[in-house]
Amino acid sequence: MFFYPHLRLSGCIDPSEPFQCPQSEKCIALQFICDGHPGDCPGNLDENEETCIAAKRPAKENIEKFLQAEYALHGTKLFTFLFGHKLSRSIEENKPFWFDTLASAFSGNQLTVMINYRLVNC
Ligand SMILES: [Ca+2]
Repeated sequence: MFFYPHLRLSGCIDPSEPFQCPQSEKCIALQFICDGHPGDCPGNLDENEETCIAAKRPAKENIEKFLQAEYALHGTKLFTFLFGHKLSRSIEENKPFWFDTLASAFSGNQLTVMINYRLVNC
């Protein structure tokens, strides 16, 4: 018999407090994450560096939507610009896989590159 005390089944139910504090069941509003005022989460984890990074990184689904929208707008040109000819051909051949993979892997910096590309070329 195994017991996993770190697994939680509960989430945050109130949409105005959607963020579950790390290592806690407490839910807080997004505006209290990394706002410079500790104490919203137990152990001040609302101001923890890891929490702040996670809060600033866009959700994977949003990045995926962004990629699809960019692709609809620019086509393969966008991927060639970002990743070169070889990889952009692979992306072209299996878009669902690559959109998912890229959305998982994307950092804020790469996303900024894409946004800049859009601003310059549209
Ligand atoms: Ca706070």
